[in-house]
Amino acid sequence: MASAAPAAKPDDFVAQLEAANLHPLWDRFRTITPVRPQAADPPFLWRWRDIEPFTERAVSEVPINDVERRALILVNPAFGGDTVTTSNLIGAFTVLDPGDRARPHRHTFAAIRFATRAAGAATIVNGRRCEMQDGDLILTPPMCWHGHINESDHRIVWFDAANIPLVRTLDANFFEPGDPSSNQFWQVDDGDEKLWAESGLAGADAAPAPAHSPKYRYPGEAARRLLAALPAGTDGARTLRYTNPATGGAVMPALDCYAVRLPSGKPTRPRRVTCNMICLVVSGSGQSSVGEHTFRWTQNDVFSIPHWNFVSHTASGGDADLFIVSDRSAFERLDLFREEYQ
Ligand code: GTQ
Ligand code: FE2
Repeated sequence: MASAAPAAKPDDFVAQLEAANLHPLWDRFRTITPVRPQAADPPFLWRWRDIEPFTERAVSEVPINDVERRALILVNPAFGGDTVTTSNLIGAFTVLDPGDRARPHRHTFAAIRFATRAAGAATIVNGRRCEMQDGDLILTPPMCWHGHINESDHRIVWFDAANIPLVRTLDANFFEPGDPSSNQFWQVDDGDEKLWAESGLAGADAAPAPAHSPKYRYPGEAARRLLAALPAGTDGARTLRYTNPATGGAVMPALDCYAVRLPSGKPTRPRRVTCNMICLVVSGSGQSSVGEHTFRWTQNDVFSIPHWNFVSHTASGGDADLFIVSDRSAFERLDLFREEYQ
């Protein structure tokens, strides 16, 4: 809030403090210490049927060699034109035609891709080739080199998320382009990804855990198997967290991923958390109420769950699977994670 002190009263103590670059906490605490979080953005839904034509146009109008990434970022207009999906996070869809290569680079923001229609593409992460089958999650942790290639005979689309807005707020972004003509970058096999591909098994002399998961590729097939095996919660939903196999914690310190299987017709228990989420509908249809809003969704739609909004999901006409990317692990590290059930 702007100063309430009228400039016309030079003897006013508050005005004199302000002139001396001092603010009285008693006058400001309501502004600087709100009693609860209030997200700047209402929840928002981006429908795949509205996005898809633009992915097609992007391929024909934007040559891959002219751009860093051919990604369409989902923007909530509540951020006044800023490139933000919800606080701390962006979600996007990237499209690659056969033969397209998205050149190598690295950066301090953390990113993930979730393969929606990406079978036949590969992401190379720090010298490891990660194939992309439907439902695979691929991590590109901070400062890991990565590039993408479509070696299939069809157009490929995947969902990306990254914590670019968080890193901008902290002004901690570094970005390094790689060598676009390096063949060595692309001519690699799965490399050390093999060391982490067997769940529950690890080399006895595996190096101490780095900040992020040493495993970069989480196959969709394994996630679907576990979702089917997990016991349902009291509301019928089954939730898995993608974890760092060396720690059992989140995959990255500031990006945290989940998959949820919703039973048909049974709403999940309304819950709110202090962190932010972007939900991708992997399969099925249904609806979610987020705060005051209700969205009907179907496959490949994306919606935001800004912090401290009660959310409840309901699948209809069969089970539905959601993929959720959040900043929860960052909140946990700052001891700011809280949750409430209604
Ligand atoms: O593919 O490396 O959607 O760096 C945003 C930032 C994709 C990528 C995005 C990125 C990438
Ligand atoms: Fe990147």
